Amino acid sequence: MTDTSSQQEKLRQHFARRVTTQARVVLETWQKFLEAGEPPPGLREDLMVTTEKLVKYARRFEMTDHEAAGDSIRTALEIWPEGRPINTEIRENLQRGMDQLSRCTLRRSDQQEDETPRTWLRTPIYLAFNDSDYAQRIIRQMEFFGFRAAAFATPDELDAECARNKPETIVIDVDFGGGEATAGIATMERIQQRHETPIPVLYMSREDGSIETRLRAVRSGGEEFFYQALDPGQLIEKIEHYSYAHPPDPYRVMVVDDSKAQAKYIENVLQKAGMRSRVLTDPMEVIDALDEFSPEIIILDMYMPGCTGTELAKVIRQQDHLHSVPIIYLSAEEDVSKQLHAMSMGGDDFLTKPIDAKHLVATLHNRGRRARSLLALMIRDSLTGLYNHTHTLSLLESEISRAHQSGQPLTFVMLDLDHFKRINDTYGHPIGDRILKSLSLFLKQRLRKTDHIGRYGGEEFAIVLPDTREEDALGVMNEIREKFSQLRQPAAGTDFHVTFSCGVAQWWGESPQELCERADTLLYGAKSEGRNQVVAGD
Ligand code: GH3
Ligand code: MG
Repeated sequence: MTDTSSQQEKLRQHFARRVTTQARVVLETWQKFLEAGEPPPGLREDLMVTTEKLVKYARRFEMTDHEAAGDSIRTALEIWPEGRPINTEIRENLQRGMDQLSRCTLRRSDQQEDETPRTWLRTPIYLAFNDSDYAQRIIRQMEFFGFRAAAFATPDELDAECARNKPETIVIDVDFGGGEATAGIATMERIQQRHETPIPVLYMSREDGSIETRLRAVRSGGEEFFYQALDPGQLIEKIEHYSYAHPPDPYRVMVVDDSKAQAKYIENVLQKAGMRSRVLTDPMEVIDALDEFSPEIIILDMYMPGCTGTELAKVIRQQDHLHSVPIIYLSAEEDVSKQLHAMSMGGDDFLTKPIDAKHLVATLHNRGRRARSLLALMIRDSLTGLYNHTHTLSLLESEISRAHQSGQPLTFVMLDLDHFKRINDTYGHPIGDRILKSLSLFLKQRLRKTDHIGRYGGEEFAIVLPDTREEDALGVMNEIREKFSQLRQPAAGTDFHVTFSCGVAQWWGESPQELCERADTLLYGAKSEGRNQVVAGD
């Protein structure tokens, strides 16, 4: 490098640092709000000032990713009226901008050799193990799965980092930090005091703890207590379980009440509880709204002009796919026999007016949770948690009709593990099952939230990629294939590797069945070409 070019490079790095520092200021302001749960006074203005600065620097120093992310945040802020509280929509828009921004800062500093979709969108997972080699091994495995993890050597370091950035999950040795046998629990007790909603903790113990120890662990946020050595795969599966559940998507609640004041009141309650709502004051609009909003819970007023709540419930229940959506009636009706009658007409609960906000929110949470777990039983495969065959096909059908309307591309992928029979034969069926789970986790982590992943059959998976062209899908699937093939699968004291093959087909206007067949043919092309590859159409 000549003198001047090295000078220029230094100067560029200096400026780049200014942009990344400013990006961090924006992200920290947002992070503080998320941790506090309540917007601090002047949040909108703070974000506006810091983001303006970010965009200005990024533009000047030609860092286009940062500029684009800053622009998205600024746009989200502009539609947030001054002096008004933040609402779910604004919050979601801002979160998207923040995700975009954190993606560009982290990618740069972590020097990932290539893009890892969704990897850095998430808050980190902290590991606190006495054995730092083991921690590093877990981190490397976790990175394959798209998790971002950091290890800490002392309780103080862990504590300090938790104060700066609340993690999604902590995995900690019960005796972390040495000294007392329960030093790790004591550390967690201290850390949890700072947070209103506790951080989920997975405890690792070398011995089966006493009931006192286990109780203390539970009280300090302990979700799991492992006293046998876990292999990285099992541990990651547990981490995924707790991390995926936090935070869950907000419940979608539809409210039908002809009284504008009452409807507004409920809408406010739902919004404060972080739920998404659709309020209708005209029951005649219900059918269209059901299709468009697809609620998970429905609240119906009992007496409305034009029809009653029970009649409306019957109409809703006549649609197969709405059969299990909980319906809650609202009424000033105190007559128990009338309430019972209403319940027999397809309702699940009855709330009397005036409604207590806390009671309403608690009812919705209970109903929503139950509805989601019932739905999961119907549409998901129990081993992997992915969509089952039937539901995957019905998602493919609806995405095809969406693509037809929007003119956006749609790609379908069939995937099959290579020589899986041999793996079962060599290592046993339980190891085979674990590989199926590990692949599904891998796919979930690396694909977008809008993609649909299904277990199509035994060791065959199907993936629906909306708004995706064939060549892009080919790129993504190839990257996943390569990363998955590098993953070490531990079994009986050794490690081995597993590969898969894929057929990738873009929808060209044919029927869902024809599209599946085409993808399947391509998949078998990949098999006969030697496996461990992704084959696209023409
Ligand atoms: P190819 O590369 O051609 O796909 O070879 P393969 O061995 O993967 O294909 P084959 O169709 O011959 O065998 C599939 C194996 O998958 C046979 C079956 O025992 C196994 N399998 C199917 N479902 C499950 C499951 O749920 N758990 C486990 N462990 N194995 C399964
Ligand atoms: Mg196979």
